[in-house]
Amino acid sequence: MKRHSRQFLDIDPEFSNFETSAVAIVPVPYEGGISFGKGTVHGPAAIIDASRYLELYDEVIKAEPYRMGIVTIKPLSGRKKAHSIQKEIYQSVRALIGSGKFVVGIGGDHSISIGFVKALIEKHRTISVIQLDAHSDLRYTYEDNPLSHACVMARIREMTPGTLQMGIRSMSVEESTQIEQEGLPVITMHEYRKSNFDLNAALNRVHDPVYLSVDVDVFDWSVIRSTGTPEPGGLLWDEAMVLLENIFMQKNVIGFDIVELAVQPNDINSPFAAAKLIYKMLGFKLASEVNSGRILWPDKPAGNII
Ligand SMILES: [Mn+2]
Repeated sequence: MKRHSRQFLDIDPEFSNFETSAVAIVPVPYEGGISFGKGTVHGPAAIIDASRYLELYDEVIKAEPYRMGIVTIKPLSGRKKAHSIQKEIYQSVRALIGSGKFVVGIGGDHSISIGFVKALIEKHRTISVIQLDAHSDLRYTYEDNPLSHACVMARIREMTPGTLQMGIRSMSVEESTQIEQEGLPVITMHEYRKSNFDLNAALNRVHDPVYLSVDVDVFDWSVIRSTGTPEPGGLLWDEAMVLLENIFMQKNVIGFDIVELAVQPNDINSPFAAAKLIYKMLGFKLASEVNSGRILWPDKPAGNII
């Protein structure tokens, strides 16, 4: 598979070689599934640009996660019709997981998650999907488009019943009725902020392995404001770090995506936050692998690294 001419973090070829990298980043500059603000087509390029300014050392886990090898592959085509982009995503992800890569998707609009989940289910037979998002995305179809970003969880739930949705603060009455009648694990932001909210109990509602899909509109605008369908009242940065650390430490995460960053002029903060988010999540993944003894880490300090 071809490497991108611009690599995430601008890492030296030694650590972004296709054969030896543990992680493959898949840029998908596609926005055929959007409904409101445009700009997600430029998300991957903006995130990769911003990533060059990140520190490679993670002061929390006390390691340099890039050393596990992170290759960024050539962006998938952004101009194709919905069904062809889904096929292209599915085929690329299938090839990458076939060669043992941990896959990270960069959107693009939220519909790109469908192809990732399809390929991972084919390999693992059964997986769960944790979605961090302001929207429940459970509509069967939206504006006559079943592959709209507003339907991504409906499409995913046709592939797996194991879903957990968190950060939700926008839904239709039909979606609310469905959640209640089917008893779906949907944690609204209102419930999340209650003092008696039990995160462990919520995470116990889904089984391993887990695919994690992060719509950046789950964040508060002080963290990320450039997104197609913004909603006030999202996660703060430190809050998200605690949540993600818990997810990665308690679950076997087998891949993730970051979607819906809509590039806007005069906002350099949002792409930088999205790039840092990806690198922090890779750090948590590395830490969970080291802690569970699945991999050895040459620079690992004594004891667990988180
Ligand atoms: Mn959303």
